[in-house]
Amino acid sequence: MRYDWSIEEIEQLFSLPFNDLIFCAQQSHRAHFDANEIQLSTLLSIKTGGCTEDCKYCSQSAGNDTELKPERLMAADEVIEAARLAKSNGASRFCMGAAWREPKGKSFERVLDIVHEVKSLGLETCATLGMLNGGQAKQLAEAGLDYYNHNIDTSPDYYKEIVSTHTYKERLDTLQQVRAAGINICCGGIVGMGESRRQRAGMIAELAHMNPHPESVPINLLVQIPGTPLEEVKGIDSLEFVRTIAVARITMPASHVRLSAGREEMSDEMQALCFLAGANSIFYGEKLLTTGNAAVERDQALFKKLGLRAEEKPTPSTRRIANA
Ligand code: SAM
Ligand code: DTB
Ligand code: SF4
Repeated sequence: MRYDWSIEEIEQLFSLPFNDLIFCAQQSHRAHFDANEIQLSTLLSIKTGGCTEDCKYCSQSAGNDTELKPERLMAADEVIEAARLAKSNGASRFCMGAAWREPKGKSFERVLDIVHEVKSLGLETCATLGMLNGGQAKQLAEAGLDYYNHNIDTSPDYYKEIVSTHTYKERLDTLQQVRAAGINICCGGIVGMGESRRQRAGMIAELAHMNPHPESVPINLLVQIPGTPLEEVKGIDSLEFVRTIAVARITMPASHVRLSAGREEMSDEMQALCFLAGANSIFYGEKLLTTGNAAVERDQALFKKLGLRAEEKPTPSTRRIANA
C-alpha cells in the first residue's frame, strides 16, 4: 500500500486518457473487492440546523440564510425506529449526523445511548458530530461506534476559503483522536466548490497520505443550496467528477469509496460510470441530511439493471481477517 503519492503524480492520474484511467481504477478495485458489491449506508440528521460554524456549502449553518428550520436533538426512540427501518430496507450501516461544532453535556450522553442501541440492532454505527476530544472519542468507541465521519472537505490551501470558524488542522486533530480510540475513519470531501483540479488532487493526496487510509472515503458532489454562499458556484463537469472517483480508488485501493451527495441529480449512466471508476458505497434512503437523495426504488432498479448487489455487513471474524 502506498502513502506517499505526490500531488503531481495524482494530477498525472487525473490527466490520463479516460479509458486508461478507468482501466487502472478497475484493476485496483478488483484486486481488493468484489466489483459488483456496493455497501449501503443510511443517513439520518439527528440534530438539524442552527450550527455555529460558517461552512459555505452547508444548509445548517446559522449564518447561512437558508429555508431550514433548526430542530432539537431527536429522542432516542425516534432514532432507533429510523435505524430499524434502514436495516429492514437493506442498509448495513446507519450514520447519524448532528449540526454541531462539537458535542457537549447531556446531548452527548444521549448520543452515546443511541449509538449503543443502534449497534444492538445489528447495524454498523457511524456518527458525525463535529470536533471531538480524546475522551469523547473513547466514550463513543465504548458505546459501540464503528465509524466516525469527519471530512477534510477540500485541499488544505482552499479550506480557509470555505470555512473560517475552524481550521484544517483542527479537522486533522479530531481524526487523530478517532484513530487513537480505535474507531474506523470515514473521511472524504466535496467536489464542485470552485476548486481547481490541482486542489482536487491536493485533497486526494491528503487522504491518501493518511496511514492507514480512511476505511471509508465519501466523495460528495456539492449540492448547491439556495441561501448559501456557494448557491451559484459554477458546477464541475460530470466526467471530471468520475475522474475524481477513479483517482480516489487508485490511490486508496482497499478503502470503500462512497458516491455520496449529489446522486439525486445524476443520471443512471453517470452513476454507472462512477461504479466503473471504483465507487463501491452509496448513501441509501430517501434523504441525505437536509436534502433529497435518489429514491430507494430507483436505486433498487439501477442495481438490478447493473447486476449490483448490496454488500453484507462484515461479521466480527471476517473483519479481523480483513484487518490482519
Ligand atoms: N457538523 C459536522 C461536521 O461538519 O463535521 C457533521 C455534519 S456535516 C453536514 C458532514 C459533511 O456533509 C460535511 O463535511 C460535508 O462534506 C457534507 N456536506 C454538507 N453539506 C453539503 C452539501 N451542500 N453538498 C455536499 N456535501 C455536503
Ligand atoms: C458525507 O460525506 N456526506 C454526508 C455525510 N457525510 C454526513 C452528508 C451530505 C449532506 C448533503 C447536504 C444535506 O443533505 O444537507
Ligand atoms: Fe456545521 Fe457541519 Fe454544516 Fe459546518 S458542515 S455548518 S460544522 S453542520
